[in-house]
Amino acid sequence: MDEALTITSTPCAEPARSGLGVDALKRDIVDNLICLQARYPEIATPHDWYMALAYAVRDRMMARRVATTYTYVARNAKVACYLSAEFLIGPQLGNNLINLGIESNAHAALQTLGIDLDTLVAIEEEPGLGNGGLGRLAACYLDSLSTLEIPAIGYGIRYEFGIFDQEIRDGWQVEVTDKWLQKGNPWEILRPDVAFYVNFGGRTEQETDAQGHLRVRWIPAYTVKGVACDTPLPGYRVNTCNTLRLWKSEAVESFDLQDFNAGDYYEAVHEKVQSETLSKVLYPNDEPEAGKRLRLAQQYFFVSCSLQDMLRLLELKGESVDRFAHVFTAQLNDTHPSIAVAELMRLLVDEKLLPWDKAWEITRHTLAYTNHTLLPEALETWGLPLFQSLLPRLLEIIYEINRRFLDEVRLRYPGDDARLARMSLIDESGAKRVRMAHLATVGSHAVNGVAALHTQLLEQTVLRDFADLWPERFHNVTNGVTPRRFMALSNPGLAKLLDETVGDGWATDLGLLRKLDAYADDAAFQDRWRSVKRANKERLAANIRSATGIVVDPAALFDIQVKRIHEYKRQHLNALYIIALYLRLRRDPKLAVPPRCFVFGGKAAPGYAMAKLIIRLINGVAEVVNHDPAVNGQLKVVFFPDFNVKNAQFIYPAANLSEQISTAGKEASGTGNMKFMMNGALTIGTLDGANVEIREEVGDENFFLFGLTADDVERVKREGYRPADYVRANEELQGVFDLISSGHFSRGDREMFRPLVDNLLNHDPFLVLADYAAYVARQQDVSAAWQDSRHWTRMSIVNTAHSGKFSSDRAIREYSEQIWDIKPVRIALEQRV
Ligand code: 26Q
Repeated sequence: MDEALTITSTPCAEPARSGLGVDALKRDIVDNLICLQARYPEIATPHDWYMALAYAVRDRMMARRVATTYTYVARNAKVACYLSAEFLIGPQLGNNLINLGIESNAHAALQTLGIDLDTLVAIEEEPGLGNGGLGRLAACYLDSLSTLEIPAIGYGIRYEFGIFDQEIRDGWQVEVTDKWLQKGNPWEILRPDVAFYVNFGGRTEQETDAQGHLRVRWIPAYTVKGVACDTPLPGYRVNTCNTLRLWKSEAVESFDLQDFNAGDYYEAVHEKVQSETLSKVLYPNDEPEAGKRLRLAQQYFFVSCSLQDMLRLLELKGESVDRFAHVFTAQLNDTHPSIAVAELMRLLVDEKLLPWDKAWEITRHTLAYTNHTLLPEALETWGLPLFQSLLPRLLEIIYEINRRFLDEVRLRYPGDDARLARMSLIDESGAKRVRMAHLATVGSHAVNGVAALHTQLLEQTVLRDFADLWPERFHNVTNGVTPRRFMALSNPGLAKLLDETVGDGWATDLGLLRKLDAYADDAAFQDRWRSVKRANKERLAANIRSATGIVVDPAALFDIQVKRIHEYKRQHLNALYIIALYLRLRRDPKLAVPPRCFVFGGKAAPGYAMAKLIIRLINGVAEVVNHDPAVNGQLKVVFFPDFNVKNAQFIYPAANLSEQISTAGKEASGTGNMKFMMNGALTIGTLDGANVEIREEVGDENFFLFGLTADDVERVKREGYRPADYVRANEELQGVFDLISSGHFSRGDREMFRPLVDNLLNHDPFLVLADYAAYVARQQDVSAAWQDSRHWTRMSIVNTAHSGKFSSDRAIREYSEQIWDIKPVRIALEQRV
């Protein structure tokens, strides 16, 4: 006890809460331990130390955050608002230490206290506020926005339960509720003063105001309050600290309950519970039953709060409403926030009393829409009855937008009724539905796809009529990922080697990696490169062992496919190949197969039976292959449970081979492909999404390409695809199916995989079998290439060297110039506080 108090009072010249030196950090960590955790060092748990450190780090961001907000207001800076239903930001401690540049000081401070920094970093729960790529993209973009000193706010939902945790039991996925907030979240700052009301249900009435204008009044059935929860996001080695503002739903105060529910106490309590339900849980994607009322309510809730907040900030800046689009630009991350088109109109017309045309000009000028999918089943639409009952006023506004829009189409294409029906915001082909992608496109000044091929297909298919009408509105912005989290933080060994080889500027100027080309054949450099990879593989091997009990050899080729489980991503294509290899080894145990370790990871939507069956197949194959003496340890198969941002950080750096094998034309971009490439993995992949551009950057000789092109896929389908023919023509593939059907991978159960086998043989909507032979052939090339270690290492170096394009900094610069018309604002710390 005495000793602890001595530590606290160690004299230190640096100011409390902001000093970045070792002594200041040490003093403040111990202070926090006592003042915030009510613990002294001798009895503190690792979690106590984690909280004490996290608060010390958070304190060091606050002066930056305050200076950032102050500067934006004082300078009247334009702000980019990124509206997204998902932000997969990952654990914050390690990233914040890196961005603030205090990682080694924090390490040293803790060391003097006998505490290991890595242990504390590993304690942080994953904030799983997203499903996959789209949510992680939003997080990478926020990191780049802060790092590039661009004024920005991320707006979304503070889900109490994020994406479920995945456990594997008997080879099956089991969903376990996520409890990320259970032990408290040191990064979020609740802002009860920043709260807005959001209406639902009820009806509308027309009335004439004092000036004789016709006005609409929405009389809601109930109202929910949204309260801001802020997470500060510091840029890398700059003073900018932008905010992620997530809305938490609460019941409105009890006076409202008395007003509206006099006498019905239980009904009032029920409403309170319902209100709090709004931000409770994140919906998984790929759910067949996604037409959920609560999901639409969530979207409207966060969009309305965010737009109201922007109007409040506008006032704070002393600007008038007609300046809205000059002060804000808002990016819609897919259609999930696309109700913003109608809500901004409602706020401007009904609340701010602007004329329709003026409001429409502002709305269109402010909003821009990013599309992330072409899959018809993934394009959002809402049934009219649901929409009408939940958001009656917004539906009226959508009808009016549609009426005016269709007039424009009629003028441009007289007599083309088919086109009118195709383009309408309302799909009237069956039960009527609102088409959210059409609403987003009509209400935006810019629409973009997320990779060159995807944008091209977008313009030719899903939004073809719109691209014809407004070609100038369409852009491509190929996705990017942040090298701070996915290289500097995840791969410290590589980071150190890069610092020494190309200089320490690469993390913000990824093009500098091109300097590595000069070392690609340098034997000494190659040795260092391989030893970094080897250490990363040992780290992953240790994690695999503790998560699954499976022992893998770090010398093996690490062949990794991590991403959400979906038929179009074709994890089963990979599994079929593994089974074929296994069959070869069983037939000829003396066969020399270069040792390979196949690693899979990813979650399946809880209601997506086929995806869950694919997980079961992978685990069934693992169970057999990993134990069969005929395999002799040459093949290992691992399903790494609960793939998320946190464990991604030791998976990408350990890869030798990156599996990007989606059916061409189906993966909008992919971003995992970029994370693997940066970390020196070679790609085996189709011409899909950003793979196309990865191959362009790295050259065909450094990429294992296979399979049909997007055009081939459409042609094969048009001409009548018969998957069973491919099996009949391929004896080995026939053997693979026979083995699966025999129950070999399902503990004798011949029925278990029948739906999967039937689907592949009779339907195969994603052309797994059409691409099978080409995939297997290319995998043989991979095995051959792996045998030549010098050549493989050369290709690995060249992949990292040519990954510069895929920095999210490049993507954000493109959005800033082409779409947002926004400029950086330098933040000076001295200016304030
Ligand atoms: C929609 C309605 C109801 C419930 C859930 C959803 C929902 C939620 C999330 C639908 C889709 C998503 C996520 C989609 C996604 O992650 N798409 C991926 O976006 C990446 C970033 O652009 C791309 O790289 C991937 O290719 C794309 O699949």
